[in-house]
Amino acid sequence: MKKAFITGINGQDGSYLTEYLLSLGYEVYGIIRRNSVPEHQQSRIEFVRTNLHISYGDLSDVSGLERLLREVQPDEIYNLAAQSHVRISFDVPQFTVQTNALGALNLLEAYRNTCPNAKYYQASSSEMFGNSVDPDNYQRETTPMRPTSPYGCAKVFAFNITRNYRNSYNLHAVNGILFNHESPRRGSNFVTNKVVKGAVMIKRGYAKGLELGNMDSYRDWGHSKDYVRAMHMILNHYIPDDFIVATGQTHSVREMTEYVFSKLDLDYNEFVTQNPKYLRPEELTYLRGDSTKLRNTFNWIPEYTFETLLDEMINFWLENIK
Ligand code: NAP
Ligand code: F7E
Repeated sequence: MKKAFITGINGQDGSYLTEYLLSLGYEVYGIIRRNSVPEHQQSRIEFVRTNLHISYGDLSDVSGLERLLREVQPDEIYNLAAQSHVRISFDVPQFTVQTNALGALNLLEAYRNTCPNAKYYQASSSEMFGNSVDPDNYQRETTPMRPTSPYGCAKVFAFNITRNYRNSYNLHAVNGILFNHESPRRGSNFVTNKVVKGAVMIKRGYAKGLELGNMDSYRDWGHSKDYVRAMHMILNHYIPDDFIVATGQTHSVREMTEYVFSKLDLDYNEFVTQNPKYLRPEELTYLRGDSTKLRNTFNWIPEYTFETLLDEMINFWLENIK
């Protein structure tokens, strides 16, 4: 039975990756942080009963990471833990860098010192590109990185240090450069789930309106379930390498909002207003990923479309807000 070690296991991706690896017959180990409300610590994985082992741990706590990796001796390590909210990274820039950049370095050191024969996956992000776009309006593995947020800057460090450890110490350490991916398990302060939940609240009569930030930025949105399959493929490629994961389609926040409200027979113009507090000091305006390398190497094809992703999220909130 293969053993996987996942940081950020109770996050959106960590929970789907856990289910996917368990379905493949893995034994899964993960770390959660202490929270004063213990019910929140395992909320996305509490339904999993077998072959799952949870410990307290934190990316900033190197000795704890080393102890766990020495004990578990995993075959695969997935570093998914992060302060993952881009706008909030402007409020807590030092914490974001300590977790997303130095935390990745801490885990790489623990990996190198305790189980260097394992494979290591780093959750890299399209936010690393910032407003850098190739002339054909796509971002790909070769597109220059010019991040526009503390989150993006920290992820560039983690991306580079993963490559550096791969090359310096002959480790099987890889990056998946993932574009935005969503699901009903997405935190409800990210724009898709905020819009879907907000629109259902309005539909059910529990809210009168919805405040958003910049509605004219474009994102390449996929489904987390499709993207965790890609993580496993990338990690298990016979040579360690870096891959873009994206749908290749882009939509504005306005188009996404219009789709969600119209599915509920609502006109978003009547309910949505802009609140400057949701704007970012520097905005990343356009993302569209070219995942040709991933598709050609693994024959990866996403099962969800933009519409079926949002429909699943709408149905989730309709079921949960009665
Ligand atoms: P998420 O739902 O925010 O999950 C992040 C997880 O990391 C949470 O469980 C969080 O625990 C944990 N965490 C935060 N700081 C930690 C620390 N210092 N030590 C240990 N655990 C810590 O994020 P996600 O959407 O699943 O994304 C997974 C990873 O992919 C992240 O690294 C993210 O930056 C990256 N990524 C995401 C996307 C996307 O569109 N979703 C795209 C590209 C890259 P708490 O609940 O205790 O905070
Ligand atoms: O914003 C705009 C906002 O917060 C998307 C993370 O998973 O993907 C995610 O980062 C867009 C931005 O995601 C609101 O300005 C408008 O243009 O859902 P988001 P993100 O910033 O793209 C990348 C790839 C990651 O790696 C990150 O971890 O929507 N927007 N109004 C808004 N965004 C939010 N959150 N809230 C609003 O009210």
